[in-house]
Amino acid sequence: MIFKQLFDPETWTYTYLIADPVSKEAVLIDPVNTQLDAYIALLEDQGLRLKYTLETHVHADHITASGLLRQRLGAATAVSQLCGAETADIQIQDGDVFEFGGEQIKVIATPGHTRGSLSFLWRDRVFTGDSLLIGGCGRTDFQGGDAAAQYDGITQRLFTLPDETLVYPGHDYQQHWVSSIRQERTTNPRLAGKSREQFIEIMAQLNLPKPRLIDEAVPANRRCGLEENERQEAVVAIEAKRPVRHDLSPQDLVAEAKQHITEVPVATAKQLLAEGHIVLVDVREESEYAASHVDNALLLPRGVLEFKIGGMPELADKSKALLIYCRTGGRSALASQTLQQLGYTNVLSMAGGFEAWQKA
Ligand SMILES: N[C@@H](CCC(=O)N[C@@H](CS)C(=O)NCC(=O)O)C(=O)O
Ligand SMILES: [Fe+2]
Repeated sequence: MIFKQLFDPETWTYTYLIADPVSKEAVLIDPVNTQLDAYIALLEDQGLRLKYTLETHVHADHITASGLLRQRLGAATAVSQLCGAETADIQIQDGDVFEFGGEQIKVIATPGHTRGSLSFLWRDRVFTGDSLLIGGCGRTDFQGGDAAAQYDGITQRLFTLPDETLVYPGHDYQQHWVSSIRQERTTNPRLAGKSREQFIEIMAQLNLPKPRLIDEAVPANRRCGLEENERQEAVVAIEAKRPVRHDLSPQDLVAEAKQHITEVPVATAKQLLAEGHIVLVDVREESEYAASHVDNALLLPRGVLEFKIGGMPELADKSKALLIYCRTGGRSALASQTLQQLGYTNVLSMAGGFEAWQKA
C-alpha cells in the first residue's frame, strides 16, 4: 500500500493519499486547491492514476482541489449527498464503499460539524474530517452543525471501531499527526466521560471566530472548487466509478436484477404460452404452488433453483425459452438473473407475477 499524510500549512489542513501499488489506482481525501501542483507531481512521480477525490465535508476554511483534479486527471469527485454539491460526480451515502485496486474505503456518516460530514474507514485507519479531531472535535456552529448529532456520531460510530484504529483528522492546530480510537475515547477532553448534555454545553460555549474564508469557500466547494462559469461537465465515465453498495434493501436487489433481465406483461405472457414453445416455471414456494398455480407450470422454488434444475429434463436445453413467474414479480426477477448466470439464454420474467395473472 501507498499512504501519505500531506499538510497545507496555510489552513492547517491534512490531505491523504492512498494508493494501491499494483493497480496504481489512487484516492485523495480532502485535497486543497493551492496544493494542486504538488499532488500532480506526487502522483506522476509514483506513476499513480487518481480515481477518486473524496471530501469529508464541504469545507468552510479552504477551497478543495477536487474540481481541478477532475479537469486535469479525470478523477471522479465525491461529496456527501447532504452537502448540496450537485455538480459532484458522486453523491456519497452512508455505507457506500469506494473500491480502487484491491482496496476498499467504507463511508461512515458522522454529521455534526456539518450536516453532510463523513468519515472514511480504510483498513485500520479512519479519516474523520472535522468530526473527531485529536483532543477535540469540529465546531458545530455553522453549515447545519449539530452538537447532539456530533456526539452521537462520534460515540456510536467512531468509538465503536476497534481501539487500535488509527485516527487521521482533517485538521490539527497543534501539530499532532495521528491518534487512535482508544486515545480519543479515553482522553479527548470534550468527549471522554462526558454526557451528551455536557458535550452540547461545551460546544455552545466555544465562541470561535468565523473561518477567514467561509463566505468564499462554502459556495466554491459546493461547485467542487471551480468557478461558477466552469462547472464540471459530465465527461468522466462516472457510472463505472460509482461506489459499491453493501447495504442494499430487498427492493434495491430486485430493481438491480430487473436491469439485467427481460420482463414481459401478462398479456404478452399469455400470447407466448398460447403459441407454445415456451416453458413456464413457477419459482414460488411449494405451498404457494399447491394452493394454486398457472396450468402446466413447472415448480422450481427460487431457493433451491440452482440445485434442483439439473434434475429437470424439461430444463436441460439452455437455449429453450423460459417464462418465469412468482407472486408479484420480485423473486422471478432474481431467479431470471440466476438462470442467465447459469447459461440460459432466453429467459423472460412475468411482470406482476401470479397476482397480475389472476387479475387479468
Ligand atoms: N482559524 C481558521 C478557522 C478554524 C476553524 O474554525 N476550523 C474548524 C474546522 S473547518 C473547526 O472546527 N475548528 C475547531 C476548533 O478550532 O476547535 C480559519 O480562519 O480558517
Ligand atoms: Fe471543516
